[in-house]
Amino acid sequence: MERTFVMVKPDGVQRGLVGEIIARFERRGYKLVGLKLFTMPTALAETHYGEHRNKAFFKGLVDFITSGPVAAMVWEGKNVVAAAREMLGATDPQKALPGTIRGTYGIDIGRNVAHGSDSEASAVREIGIFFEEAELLSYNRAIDTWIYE
Ligand code: IDP
Ligand code: MG
Repeated sequence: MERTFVMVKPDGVQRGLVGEIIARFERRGYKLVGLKLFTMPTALAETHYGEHRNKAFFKGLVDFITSGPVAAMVWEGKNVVAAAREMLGATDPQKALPGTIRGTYGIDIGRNVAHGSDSEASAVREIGIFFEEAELLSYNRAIDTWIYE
């Protein structure tokens, strides 16, 4: 089973959307295997968004993402990396389809509510920088036979 990293950003936490976003993944059938609420240190933010280091929006992005608590989570399930990106919608909420998380709750690109890993390799990298191995749980759910055939 695949795992991906999803994070409700400071805007989503401030707006009371943590429960709503968790609920969407739960209802879809994905399994929550890691969860924590914390304020990102600057160094972690710079590592997480390292690919954007040379972009004009980098400093604003780091300032924003460290400005308040985030809800970091790891979801597990079949093809969950691509599915989570689809559930989030396009990076720019104005281009995100209605019904997606960003298309439902966001307007500006710098306030797009939540993050999701963009590939299996990114998921492994991001899970590794946000979670210790011991913080990721392995457990069985009786309901799984009603989700997977
Ligand atoms: P993603 O979050 O959909 O993977 P990325 O291109 O990796 O999108 O960008 C990371 C984050 O940086 C975005 O979620 C968004 O919050 C912010 N961002 C991306 N492009 C811009 C921009 O042009 N202006 C301001 N913020 C941006
Ligand atoms: Mg990205």
